[in-house]
Amino acid sequence: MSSLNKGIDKVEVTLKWDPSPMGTAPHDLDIIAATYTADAPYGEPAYLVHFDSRSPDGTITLNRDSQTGQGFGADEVMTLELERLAPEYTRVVVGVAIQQGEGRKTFGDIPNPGVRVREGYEELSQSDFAGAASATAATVAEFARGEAGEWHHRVVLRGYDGDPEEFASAMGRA
Ligand SMILES: [Ca+2]
Repeated sequence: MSSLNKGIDKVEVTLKWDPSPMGTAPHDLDIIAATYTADAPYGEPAYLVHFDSRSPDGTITLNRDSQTGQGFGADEVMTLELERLAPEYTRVVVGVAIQQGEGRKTFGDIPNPGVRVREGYEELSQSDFAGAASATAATVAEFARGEAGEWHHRVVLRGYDGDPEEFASAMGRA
């Protein structure tokens, strides 16, 4: 393969936020990845990866999970080994959802949220969710195969209103 054609190999998505004030219900944000096949690239996900669901072939891994945002550095980390995905998977969308408890919680309610997408040391994108402040979930990155099967990255920030489950089934639609 020519080096000019080389697509994205492996990316890391990191998510951070600050904990809720003492005595209030914790904020729980989740990184969610959804994979799609060539027959339905904008349909229902082929499978999802998040705190409660693993990728069947181990190519997408949630390395760190947090339910509170407490601690230093990244609170949640997901690794996507795109080059290892089977050829039938042609699109991967990554999103962040806020667990909804009593009432509706949006990114505007979460202190200092931030997401970053990196390939090695190269930053592909980052966001503080300012463009999705009134949303309860948002897609943050999209990866799709090119003509030669190589992976390309597209920066997105698309807000969604609904609980994490609804978001997960709808995140591929646009
Ligand atoms: Ca979480």
